[in-house]
Amino acid sequence: SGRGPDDEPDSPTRRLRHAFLHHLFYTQGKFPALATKTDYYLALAHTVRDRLLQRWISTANEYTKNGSRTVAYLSAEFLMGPHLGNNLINLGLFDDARKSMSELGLNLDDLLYEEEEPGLGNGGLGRLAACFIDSLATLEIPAVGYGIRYEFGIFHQTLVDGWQVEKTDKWLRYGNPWELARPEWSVTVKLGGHTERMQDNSGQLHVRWVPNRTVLGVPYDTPILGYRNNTANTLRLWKAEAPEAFDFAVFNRGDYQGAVNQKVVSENLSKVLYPNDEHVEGKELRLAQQYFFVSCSLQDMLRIMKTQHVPLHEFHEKFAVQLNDTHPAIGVAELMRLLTDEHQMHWNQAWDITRKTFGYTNHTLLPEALERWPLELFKRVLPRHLEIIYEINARFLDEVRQRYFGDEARVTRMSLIEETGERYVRMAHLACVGSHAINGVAELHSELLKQDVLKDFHEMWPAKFGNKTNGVTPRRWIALANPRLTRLISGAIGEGWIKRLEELRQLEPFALDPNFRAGWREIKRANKRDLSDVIRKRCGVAVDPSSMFDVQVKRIHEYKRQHLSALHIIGLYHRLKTNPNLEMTPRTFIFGGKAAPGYWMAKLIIRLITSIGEVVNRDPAVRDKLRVVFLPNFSVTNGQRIYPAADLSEQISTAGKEASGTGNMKFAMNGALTIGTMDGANIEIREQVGAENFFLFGLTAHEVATVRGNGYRPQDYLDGNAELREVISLIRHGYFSRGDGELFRPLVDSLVNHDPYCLFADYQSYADAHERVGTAYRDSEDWTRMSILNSARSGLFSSDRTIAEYCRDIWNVQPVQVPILS
Ligand code: 26W
Repeated sequence: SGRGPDDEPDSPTRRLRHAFLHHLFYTQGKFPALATKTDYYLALAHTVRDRLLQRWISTANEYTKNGSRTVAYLSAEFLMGPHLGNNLINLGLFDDARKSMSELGLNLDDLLYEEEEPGLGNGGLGRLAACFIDSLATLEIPAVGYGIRYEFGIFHQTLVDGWQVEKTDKWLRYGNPWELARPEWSVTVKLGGHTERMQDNSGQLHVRWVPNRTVLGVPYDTPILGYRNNTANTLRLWKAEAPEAFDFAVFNRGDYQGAVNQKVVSENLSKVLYPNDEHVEGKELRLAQQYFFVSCSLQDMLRIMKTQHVPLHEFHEKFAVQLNDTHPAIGVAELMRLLTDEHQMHWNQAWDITRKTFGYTNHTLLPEALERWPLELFKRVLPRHLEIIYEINARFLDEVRQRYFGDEARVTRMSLIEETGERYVRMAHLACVGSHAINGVAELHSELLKQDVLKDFHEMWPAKFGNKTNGVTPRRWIALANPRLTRLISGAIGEGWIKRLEELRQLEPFALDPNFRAGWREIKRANKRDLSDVIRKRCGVAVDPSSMFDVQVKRIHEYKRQHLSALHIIGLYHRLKTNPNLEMTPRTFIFGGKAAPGYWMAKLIIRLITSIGEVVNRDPAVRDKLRVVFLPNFSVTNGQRIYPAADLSEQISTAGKEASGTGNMKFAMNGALTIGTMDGANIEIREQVGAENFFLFGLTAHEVATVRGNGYRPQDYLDGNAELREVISLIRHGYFSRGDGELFRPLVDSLVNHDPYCLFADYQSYADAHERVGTAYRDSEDWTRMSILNSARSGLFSSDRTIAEYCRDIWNVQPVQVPILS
């Protein structure tokens, strides 16, 4: 064979190949004839891991040596997605890995596909945390992501007879090559019990928390690489275990069953991710989970301070701690407890440090998603923290009374304790009072926070409030997910955009270049062919890659209005049936997303979509114009195949309900046009890409409030809209349920009688916008031009920009360069 450069003894390809075979033998204990795909995946994963360990150690060394100021990002969820491909991209080894695998007769894509993604999050909030730690590493910011190592992540969704059925997510089944356990840094966490008070010799009062149980938190670390730099930060996830001391005590009493049971109870704390999104369930275990990981993380920070000889009163100088929603808000009370009870600091000093330490990000305006814990439950799990919260509250309300003399209504509204009816601890209020910075995740959302949910807090502390519009990482969502587009873009403007996404602007002139447009279109077509293959395999439906791919993927929720799209599809179907010669742009509607297992209406919406698909896809009169598919188990992995193949991005939430959205950004970057409402970050996307390149419809947030305030009557809209009446009547009469008029009754009744998310009010406007979409799509040159402009103008939505703003405005932290490896 000819000796090219890749055959040189120390070419990267060759070294990868050797390391890979080494791991296949010594780590997996296999030779090729017996190896499974999983063995091959694991051998490659270990090969890559070896290459990042050097960076990981250098980074830790550099941070320790400098005693660097560090961001601690506290989040109950990190929806990371598969690591292997991403690490290859960041290390600059992707092409070498592909080559070395193919030399062994293996296909890199097949191996990448073997990785079970760590689905340790529900949706937007968890995926945002993952994009943020990616950007922190790329921007070389010292940072740790702290969370929970759930044994079972978000459930696996299957469809049975068109219904969602949940399966447990056994992501650790074959082991996890990306993590290292650090048992030497385990910490103990107390739970339950009661408190006692006593005075020491000097008359000083001490509080002792006597728990009724303790659990051990064991940290598991995953390296998070920056893009083409030497930084490898850490994602530190806590696993709950039974403390050994406890085992001994029970064994000595001869209670074997009791000891085993205690082990089971302890490990329950990190057993499973709660699959609820935007809806709180007041479960004791959930509060214990939150406290568990927050206490572990704060204790870990204190340990780090100690090893670096940082005095306790400099806590806020060493760490900037960000609360990803209120799930970790108990941290405010826990840091107070650690500083005062366990380190004898005076209250005022501890409180000053605590407030300077925390920042709080709110991710939702939905009232049912705001966390409040029944007082009795809270006291059972965290008796000492309840006392601390009472003390914080007493001092805080004194301040409110002083500022707003005589305004007791305001005091009641702002209290950390809700006392009208059943009593609750309000976690958002605790987060606000205990933080120096509060932010929303898109401009509109941050405004609504100030005017509505947190109005009183904004009036009291306007300077604490700010906006940090969300972003997503272009490494995973373009470079990894869309290699074809990446090559085309880099060929035109170089590779700088992967780190500085604003450089995509340089693509604007190419929107007018017919050659570039043809290349752009061909890539979209190829991505659509790939997705069509997936759809054929998973759904058994053949879709046409030349039809418009109209995509809505996100959690299923009434406020996100997947059913608005469903109603409109039925409207189109009805038009085609009554007028078979109707000119219509052929469309493939693709849905994906999980419903919370206990959210009955969301599950019924899935059933409605699959039912429409069953009827439409097999009706010869329309099947050339309309296809409807529901892709099961929407996940990061599946998202990576879906966003690059979309022509149209559906972002159709009721205005004022979607805090930001981040899928909207992934679509736009990959060249999809958006049909959307004036909600969340849609507004900023439209502003960036230009109103003429965005399909806007629907009421504004202000109009929604007005319409509802004036006594919204959905029936009026039904009376005024013949097509909508036909749509509702088809569903009612069982057209999509084999004559069963009962199946969708709850959904239809809810719409006709209440329609809490104003689908009927927006129906006509949505249908009109779709008409404009259909017309625009038929002019494929112009559509391509708009598609290119959407990508070219999406630079603002890189999470690098978002993180740079957090660093500057909230965390006050600087980059630390890790020197070239020795
Ligand atoms: C306790 C139940 C629960 C669980 C998760 C309540 C609320 C949540 C999250 C805050 C829900 C969530 O993921 N919100 C989404 O956050 C994204 C990132 O900021 C935004 O882009 C989405 O608009 C918002 O819905």
